[in-house]
Amino acid sequence: MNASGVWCRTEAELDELIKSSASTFVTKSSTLEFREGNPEPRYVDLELGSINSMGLPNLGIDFYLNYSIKNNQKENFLSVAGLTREENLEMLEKVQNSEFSGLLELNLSCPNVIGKPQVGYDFDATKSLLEEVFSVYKKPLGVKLPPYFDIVHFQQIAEILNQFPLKFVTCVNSIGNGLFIDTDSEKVVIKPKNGFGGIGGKYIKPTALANVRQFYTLLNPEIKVIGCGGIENGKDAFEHILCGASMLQVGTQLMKEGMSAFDRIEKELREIMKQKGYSTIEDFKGKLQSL
Ligand code: RRO
Repeated sequence: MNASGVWCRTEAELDELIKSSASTFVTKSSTLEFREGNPEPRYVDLELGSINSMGLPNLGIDFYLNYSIKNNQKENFLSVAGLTREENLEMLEKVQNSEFSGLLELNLSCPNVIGKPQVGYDFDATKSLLEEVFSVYKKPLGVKLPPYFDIVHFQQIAEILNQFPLKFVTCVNSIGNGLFIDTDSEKVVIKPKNGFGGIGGKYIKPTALANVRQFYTLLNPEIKVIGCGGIENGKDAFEHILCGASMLQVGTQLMKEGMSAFDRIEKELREIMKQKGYSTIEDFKGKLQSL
């Protein structure tokens, strides 16, 4: 499927995802009300990936919720990213009381809203938010995590996540607050936040794989891992699955290539599987070997 944020903000974009060969899709992270987002330029393709500081532009929860209910040919993921605990709970109550029958991806990791730190880096806040979330929300729910970089942090956050009936975690959101510079002009390339933004694409694949692997190893097996980060071709997809991913999301490459990325990546993955003699995903999922 797409990664949340990529080609999933407007009705026309979502219609394209529905028609594509992706098995499902996820909507742009939503807030209670429409948001314009940060000033442009706010997304730039880079040689090895992308940088963005979109600032959560979206049409508001009602739009994405109604779209998901109306277009249920594909049971989709609805992404929610309230800027406060109250906003998240209000949106979840709305979804709980609706006919929505897909999965909710609660975004704990938007790096680009000025003055709002990524919830997933505050372990106490994550735990208390999840306690409240599961007291109001009874449908299938998972969380979109920021990338972690320290073994102790993986253990600490996994211990918290294991206390909740999560259906999945999505690893990872962009690596927050990177800085890309145009050497010729001696300028940054995006306008918001003096050029600081979330990094995606090739730059982040090793970090994404590390996160998929750690959470696959540390989480209860009922909590599935969705891999996201640097998937450009069949080999990248294979590596994510080898680390333990059960589903895959494509972000930067989908922006660069459009819908044909899904078919191409799947075809390349099937080719690798054939060469290796694997007939199903289960033949190699999670089976990464150590030396
Ligand atoms: O809209 C954004 O700036 C954004 C979000 Br909500 C997110 O979760 N990840 C990202 O890279 N950008």
